[in-house]
Amino acid sequence: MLTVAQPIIPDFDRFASYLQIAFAERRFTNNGPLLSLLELRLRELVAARNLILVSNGTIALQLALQALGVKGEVITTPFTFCATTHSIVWAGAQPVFVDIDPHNLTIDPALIEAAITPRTEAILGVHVYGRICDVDAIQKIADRHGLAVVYDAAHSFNAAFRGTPIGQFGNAVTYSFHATKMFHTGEGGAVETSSSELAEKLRGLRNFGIESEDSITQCGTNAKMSELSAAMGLAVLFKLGEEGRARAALRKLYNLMLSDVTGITLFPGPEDSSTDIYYIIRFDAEHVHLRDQAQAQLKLRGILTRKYFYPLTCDASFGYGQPQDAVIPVARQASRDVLALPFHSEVSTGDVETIATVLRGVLGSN
Ligand code: T4K
Repeated sequence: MLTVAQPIIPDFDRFASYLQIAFAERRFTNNGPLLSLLELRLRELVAARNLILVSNGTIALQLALQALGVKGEVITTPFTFCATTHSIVWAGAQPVFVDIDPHNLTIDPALIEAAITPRTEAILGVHVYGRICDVDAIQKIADRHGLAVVYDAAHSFNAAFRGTPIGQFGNAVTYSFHATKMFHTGEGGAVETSSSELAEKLRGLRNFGIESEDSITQCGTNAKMSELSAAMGLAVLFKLGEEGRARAALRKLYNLMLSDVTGITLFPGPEDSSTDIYYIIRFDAEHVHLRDQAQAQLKLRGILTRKYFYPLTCDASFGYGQPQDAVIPVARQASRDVLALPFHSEVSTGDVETIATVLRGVLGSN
């Protein structure tokens, strides 16, 4: 089976050499030396002032909102992985959905102001598939209304926007280091912030809110990354460059081989990222009904794809106070037309040829 994602497999001896440190130190968690080393390496990599490693990208979002004291309404979009919306609720706040920009599929800043109420406390944008939100427009709105800004950059670790590392936009930026992400720690995540004060709060929150042996100052949780995950991250770092080059070549190959398949549009990749994780195609409006057929046909040939992101998070069956379709037409359309194709260094030219052939067959093109 050709999977949609595949983790970087680090050199085993290198991974083991990091594990040996954990064994020698008899230290497997609670902010040990491997975690400190990985935090340092990642801070250097993305030029972060503060980067706090946590156990996954979902808890990173929850902690960011909690550290900012966000309890009211959070303006966000439903075109994302469900973890984004769930985190708002777990932090004790309420999601308010607005639509996305049709070209970038990120939150449409032109719609944010109309959604602001006296209860609004934050804007939560998602840098979907490594496409960066309109950070300047969002910041202007936030400044005008005194709102916090959090970016879910689960798909965008190590990305820059017009030359500036994305961690420098907003009050806090969160990352996922799940195995399906290019830089990964098996399970893991991080929060980046330029504010030292916020960073201190976050460090406390990830460790139950314990400040010292004698004092507990926040209602924190257990969000610590283990030394075993940190060892994985340290070993994976050595392979990032190689995987990045393979994916850049694969993106070019897909673009070339799918360029003449009629009935689909190729969604652009990140403008500037060294952790590119998704190759997305969109079925044109009159061919949307063929998406599931294409997915099934590819599966018959052992090629697994994903409808990232369908359903919309606001369609969760327990109900988020679903917005009217009229409020989110672009997100609704995107959730019906996107398909993520296998995107990692194990995808061969033959695989891309097969994918192109299947898509042509289903779409009845050329
Ligand atoms: N915000 C956004 C915008 C996100 O996309 C995510 C997560 C988060 C927040 C939350 O971050 P985390 O709390 O997860 O750190 C996956 C991932 O579990 C999830 O991390 C990711 N986004 C989401 C978009 O996709 P699934 O259910 O599609 O994953 P799964 O297990 O089906 O894996 C996909 C493919 O990857 C499979 O075909 C097999 C392959 N795979 C997977 C794993 C785990 C491997 O080859 N090896 C592996 O170890 O959710």
